[in-house]
Amino acid sequence: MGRMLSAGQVDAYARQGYVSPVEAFSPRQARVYRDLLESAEQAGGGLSADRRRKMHLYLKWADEIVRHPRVLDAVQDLIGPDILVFHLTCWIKEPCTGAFVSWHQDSTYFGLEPAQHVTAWVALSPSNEESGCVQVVPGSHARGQQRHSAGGDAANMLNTGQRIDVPDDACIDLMQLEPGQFSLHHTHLFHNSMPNRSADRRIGLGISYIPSHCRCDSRQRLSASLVRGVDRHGNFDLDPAPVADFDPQGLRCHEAAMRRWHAARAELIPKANAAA
Ligand SMILES: O=C(O)CCC(=O)C(=O)O
Repeated sequence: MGRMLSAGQVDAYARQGYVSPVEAFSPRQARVYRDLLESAEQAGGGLSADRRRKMHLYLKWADEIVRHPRVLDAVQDLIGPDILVFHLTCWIKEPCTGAFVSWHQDSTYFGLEPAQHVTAWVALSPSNEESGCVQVVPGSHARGQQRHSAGGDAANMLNTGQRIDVPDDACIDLMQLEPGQFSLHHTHLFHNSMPNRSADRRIGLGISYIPSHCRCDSRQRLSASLVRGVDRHGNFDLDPAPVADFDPQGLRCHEAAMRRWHAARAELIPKANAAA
């Protein structure tokens, strides 16, 4: 028995590459976070693609979610006690739109070693078959890094359009979540999501957690947030937590972190393609 996950769930993660659903907070608290997100969208005239990433660096409530004890306890059960947030993406699919996410592995352009990165996907609205929840191929993480092709469809929410082929008859599981629940998936797990056919927005935060001993294979040094334990490795510069939503230091820190992020990706994408 771990801090949050049962022995069966830890074993399922090792065998299947994911665990879902896990309870983080109540649907009522999820509504509070959603309202804060939607206020931030209004205050910012809509959030740009960059502002939807690493938003825990300039939004206090998002920082609270990445440090949520129940989420961290579950992540600790999988990767140990010294935990960094490497990245965060707020995945929003508007109602009745064609946006989708192609089959991919998160590891593809992250350049992280060893492959212990785990994504916690925290639902702020219902995420189900109709709204286009994340779908996975159970056990596919065991196949290791796969070759991805890139480009193609403008409706693909992955900005490089990276994709792997998954046969139509592959065994697929749906990680359906109620607001306040989260799923966990391994960096090598094949996953995708379909368009939102529901009348509500589908909103989730994909939080990339790594143990502090992970390294990123880019010359561009990156930053990360220490959210539990200690960092004895110094592989990343540590970002401060914001003191308030949109506080000037938080915004500066977010801009700097995103500049480094784009520079690292410009290096890592050709590297990953050459290695594939
Ligand atoms: O939210 C989605 O539909 C896709 C999420 C995803 O690919 C991820 O969190 O790694």
